[in-house]
Amino acid sequence: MVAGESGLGKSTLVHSLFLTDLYKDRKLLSAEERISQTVEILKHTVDIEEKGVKLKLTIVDTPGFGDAVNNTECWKPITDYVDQQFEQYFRDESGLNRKNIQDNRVHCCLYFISPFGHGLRPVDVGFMKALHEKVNIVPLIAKADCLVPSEIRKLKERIREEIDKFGIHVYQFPECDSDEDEDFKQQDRELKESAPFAVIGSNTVVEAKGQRVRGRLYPWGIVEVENQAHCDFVKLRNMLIRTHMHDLKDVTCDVHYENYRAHCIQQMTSKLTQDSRMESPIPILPLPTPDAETEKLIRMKDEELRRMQEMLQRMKQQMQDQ
Ligand SMILES: Nc1nc2c(ncn2[C@@H]2O[C@H](COP(=O)(O)OP(=O)(O)OP(=O)(O)O)[C@@H](O)[C@H]2O)c(=O)[nH]1
Ligand SMILES: [Mg+2]
Repeated sequence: MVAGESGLGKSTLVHSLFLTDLYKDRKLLSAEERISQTVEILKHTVDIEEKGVKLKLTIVDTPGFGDAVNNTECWKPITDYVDQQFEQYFRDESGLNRKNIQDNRVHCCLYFISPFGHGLRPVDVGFMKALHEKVNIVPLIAKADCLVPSEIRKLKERIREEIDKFGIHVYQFPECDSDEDEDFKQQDRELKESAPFAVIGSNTVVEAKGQRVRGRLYPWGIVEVENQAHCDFVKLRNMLIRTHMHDLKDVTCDVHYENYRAHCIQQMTSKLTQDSRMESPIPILPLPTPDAETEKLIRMKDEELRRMQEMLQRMKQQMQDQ
């Protein structure tokens, strides 16, 4: 998922990242590919191939915020979206067809920070705090071509300090295994030192030193999206689809989703306790005789209910023990 203030280049970056033109169905205004303002949450599925491995990736492009005078809770549609995906997964997991669940949970949120400020704005702090317990946040410095290298270094340092100061939990890259080779360890160190990644996006292909590359053309030269000396785009792409995809999924599953699930179960337990305290008489109605198929379904549902109740009891016991 990409999120952040309006106009920071979110749609352009996802387009550049996955090289497919997500917007090819739209009517473009001119020969040059143009991306218009995103006004609603848009979900795209792309098939990518990395070293022979086929991946189906879902990209969620969100409308930028921060234009309004009052930006309180402007991240609400995004937090709601993340919660809805958890809710759907929770429902599917407790249902009958548990084997074929489609996992639409958000495994990573690329959060765009303006290159024009002197660090985080209140809206950035608000957004990240509203989401940091729900999703892996990877902060990015947008439109890095607007800054010179020393400004980028300073802004990165400032953002790192502020993330600490405000108690924001961004995605933590896992420790590198000690038995990895030296090259890998060096790459891992560089990756960690580069955070928050400074990125540049572009929809246009330009000619640089006789080669056609994705870049931005300026009167004084060309900035190349995939040139590591110009920005951290390649590091971000490798991190997302090569080195850290599994960890992002694991953390989502083991930490963020578990938090959500524990919260749901706690709510269900307290509701059950409340209901059992209410001693209202249950009216007995004559029931129609179910057919064999319905009876089978009822038995399966009963079994499911019994399992859930057992699980609730166990969780309740664990909570009491704690
Ligand atoms: N200089 C510079 N301009 C960029 C970059 N990425 C995108 N832009 C330009 O910024 C403008 C806005 O880009 P979008 O990708 O639509 O931005 P967005 O964040 O999706 O905007 P919303 O949908 O309104 O939230 C476009 O004119 C892009 O060409 C970048 O890395 N550097
Ligand atoms: Mg957009």
